[in-house]
Amino acid sequence: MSNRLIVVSNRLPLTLRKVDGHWTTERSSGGLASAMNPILRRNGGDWIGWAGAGGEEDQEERRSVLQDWVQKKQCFAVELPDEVATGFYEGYSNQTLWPVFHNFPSQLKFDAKDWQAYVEANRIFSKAVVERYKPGDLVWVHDYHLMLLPQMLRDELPDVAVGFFLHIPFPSSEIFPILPRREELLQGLLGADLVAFQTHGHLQQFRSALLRVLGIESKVTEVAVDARPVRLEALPIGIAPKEYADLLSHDEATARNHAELIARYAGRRVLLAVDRLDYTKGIPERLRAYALLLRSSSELREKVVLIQIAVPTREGIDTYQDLRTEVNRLVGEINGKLGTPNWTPVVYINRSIERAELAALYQLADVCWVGPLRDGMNLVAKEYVACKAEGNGVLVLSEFAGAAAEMGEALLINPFDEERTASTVERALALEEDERRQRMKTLHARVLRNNVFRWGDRFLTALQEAVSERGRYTDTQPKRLRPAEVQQAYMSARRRLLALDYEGTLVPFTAHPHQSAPLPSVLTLLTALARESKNCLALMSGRPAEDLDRWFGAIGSMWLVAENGAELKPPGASWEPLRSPVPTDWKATVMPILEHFVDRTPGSFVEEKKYALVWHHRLAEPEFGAWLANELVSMLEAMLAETELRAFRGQKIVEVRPVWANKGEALERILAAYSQPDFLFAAGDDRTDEDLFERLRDGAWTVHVGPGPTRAAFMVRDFESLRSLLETFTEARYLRSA
Ligand code: GDG
Repeated sequence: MSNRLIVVSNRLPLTLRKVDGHWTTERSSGGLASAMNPILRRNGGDWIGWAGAGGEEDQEERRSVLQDWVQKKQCFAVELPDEVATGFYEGYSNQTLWPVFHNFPSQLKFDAKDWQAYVEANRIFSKAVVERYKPGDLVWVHDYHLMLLPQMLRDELPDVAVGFFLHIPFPSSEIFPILPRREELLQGLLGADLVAFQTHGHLQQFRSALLRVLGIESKVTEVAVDARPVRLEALPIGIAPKEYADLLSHDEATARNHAELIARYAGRRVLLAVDRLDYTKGIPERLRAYALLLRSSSELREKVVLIQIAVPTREGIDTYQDLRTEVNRLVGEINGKLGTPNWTPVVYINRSIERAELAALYQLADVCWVGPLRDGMNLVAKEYVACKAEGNGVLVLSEFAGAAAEMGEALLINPFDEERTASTVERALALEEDERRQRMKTLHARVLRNNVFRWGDRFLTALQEAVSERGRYTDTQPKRLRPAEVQQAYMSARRRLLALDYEGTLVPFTAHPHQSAPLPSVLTLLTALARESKNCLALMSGRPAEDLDRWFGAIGSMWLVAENGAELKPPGASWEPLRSPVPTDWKATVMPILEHFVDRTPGSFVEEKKYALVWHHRLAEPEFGAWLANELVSMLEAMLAETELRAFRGQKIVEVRPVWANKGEALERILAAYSQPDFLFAAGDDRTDEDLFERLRDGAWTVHVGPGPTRAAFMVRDFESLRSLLETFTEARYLRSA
């Protein structure tokens, strides 16, 4: 089997452009192309992406250029109908996702038609991948344009190895939920085997979104989706340093450019800024800070120049047009008001320049000023450092660029604070040579080490590991329950025992546990199951005896188990504790601790049961609740260590009860009364049900409601699926014996 790489991204590293009436090929600009080009050149593989808008004319010429890309560059162009392309690219991707992911909710625009186009474009990409895919291929999907693609591929090719890398930040859980269609996006990503981010911060925010939006808990490195692990990683992207080193040492054009620049800027200190003309990059903020600097430090006038490269991007979108106007105005104002006949304070270049020129500028600049308001990583910062082997430069870096997490030796700025930014840039210009070299040399070594190849290797290794671990995981994960198999076993059995949890298993969770009264349909179902002479039915719940009596008292022929096993009621008999005497004097000591947690956690409350105390946090802020639940358990564990009490975590609860009061023990008691069933079925969704699953020997139908991890052998999607299955047990044909 091959391990061929298929890279999928919105744009290919090549762009089609019409020049003088003919389609021509240009290199794409931007961080993704800069990063993936060297990796594919080294490792080989196919690249699938959009070629850019088509238009109606010269289709034949266009097709022949694209054919050339396939043959010479292994680049496969996806064609998107114009309307789909606009809604997908300018619409949902860049006016909905981009602003939200960069913390600019006020820039969000949403149109349901754009979303449809986004879905459609992802589908077209999916088709293109499926067409090229061979078993064993590794599919690497890039960035926010293609967040639905992993799950679409999973649906088409269940065994596909697919990894996703997000180049831009993942927003905080305050911001992410405002995104229209947020659930679908998260579900789309969870189709991957690996989801990777630029920083740990972004990864943590993704985990928060999973919890808040989908209610899915995850570990730092993994999240379980049904019986499949999705690996999570923080993998900061790097650059190919040698490309710059080679330009600086061997390339004639670079040397020529450098010599010209030295002559042109002799006697001046050069500040350099290189960005796409995007509102996230902080260009107006930089210009204003620069004006402040020139006004406050008059000795710098005529001694310093800011070269701002601003590459046009997304010009079809109004916000970008407005930005362009604003930047033009600011540049004009600074040059007009502060410039002299001998000096232009800002050299503004509003187009893409050649790499040889860029490398020469990096080599020349005394300071590189990287000031995004929010950025996934920022490769410019790393490229500049790569060109400073001698240590003769200073990096001024926004703390809101992902790069700041690993470039602590830079002078960090908050670009929103323009005054302090100005003084930091002043400091950068005045930095002592020793300090400057020391900072830059440390940065340089790190940029060389954490290069783009290392990043690519780490991504692909993590992807391969994630795929190979599917097997291990499947062993400890429940299989999806096949109704036909269990129905068959049910039908041929003579003595059946069914143990069912209640909340989360037969009915959904409610805001308050006392509100979980069963609907008539649930009562009808339980009555029918209990009435069947070959069945022994037990309802096992965390609820106290009064609740169960009130709700289910009328079904006489059913075992009731209350308080997770502390009390039982055999059919037709009365309640009895599982063991006696049951101590309850501990409540006075534990209650004040739980009340203290209620005070700390708005929305949480304590429930006092006969044999247990429960702290509920289902209405509390999800992460805070989960975090305090852990804290509470570890505190109680230490306190209760010498007693027969334990603190248990359940579905949004922490419960303190005697260790023996559990569903597994309760089941033993039922089995003593109803011996040797030949069909054993137990279903639950909660950690308290794990005791039940553990007690049941092989051959039992232990069913977890919802995805694992669990000790149950099987799973069903949700309580509704379980109910439909149980309903089939009550159909006449299954009641007949075999
Ligand atoms: C996204 C994320 C993340 C710029 N001007 C010219 C030119 N460039 C090249 C630079 C650099 C690239 O474009 C820009 O990369 P950045 O990382 O700074 O920013 P984005 O384009 O927004 O990239 C970003 C990146 O993906 C990678 O994951 O770091 O956070 O937003 O390589 O050198 N290249 C040439 N002429 C120019 O005028 N030749």
